[in-house]
Amino acid sequence: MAIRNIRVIGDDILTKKCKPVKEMTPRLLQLIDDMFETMYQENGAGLAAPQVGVLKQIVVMDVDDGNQYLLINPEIIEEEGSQTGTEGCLSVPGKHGTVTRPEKVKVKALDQDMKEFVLEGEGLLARCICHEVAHLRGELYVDLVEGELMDNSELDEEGEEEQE
Ligand code: GNR
Ligand code: NI
Repeated sequence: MAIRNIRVIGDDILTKKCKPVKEMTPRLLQLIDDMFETMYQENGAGLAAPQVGVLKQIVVMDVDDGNQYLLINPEIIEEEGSQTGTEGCLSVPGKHGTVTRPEKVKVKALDQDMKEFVLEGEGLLARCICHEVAHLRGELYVDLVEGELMDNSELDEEGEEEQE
């Protein structure tokens, strides 16, 4: 297990398209392990392989619903409704912004045994799926932000006021 270095906006790798995984290997299992460890270390809800410098279609997620999700070669096959809310990205440190996403999505993907499954997500899970699948296409949420990309120091100040 190892923590991997997270690439940040400005790094060319974040704008590139990821290649599908053809077969599972010990090396990829190690990468997946490291991605989970890195995501937890950074308190992220998700992490896509390009964020740790690997141009492969691999995503891990944990939105605190009691599950750990691994998506290999994910494809969104259905979208429903819409939600507008706050989004952040480990590759855009210290920032957040408002993004509209589908309220529900259905995603087809492979698990670690390269077996196909379908996952339905709503709310934060749907938002996270969309955010991570976008990473695999070389797209960042900053290009979808409605209004201004904001600094997290503003969020902290709001939090402090509420803590009284
Ligand atoms: O930690 C993260 N939080 C988050 C919040 C709203 C929508 C998506 C996310 S994913 C993000 C971690 C990250 O950068 N994943 O690529
Ligand atoms: Ni991100």
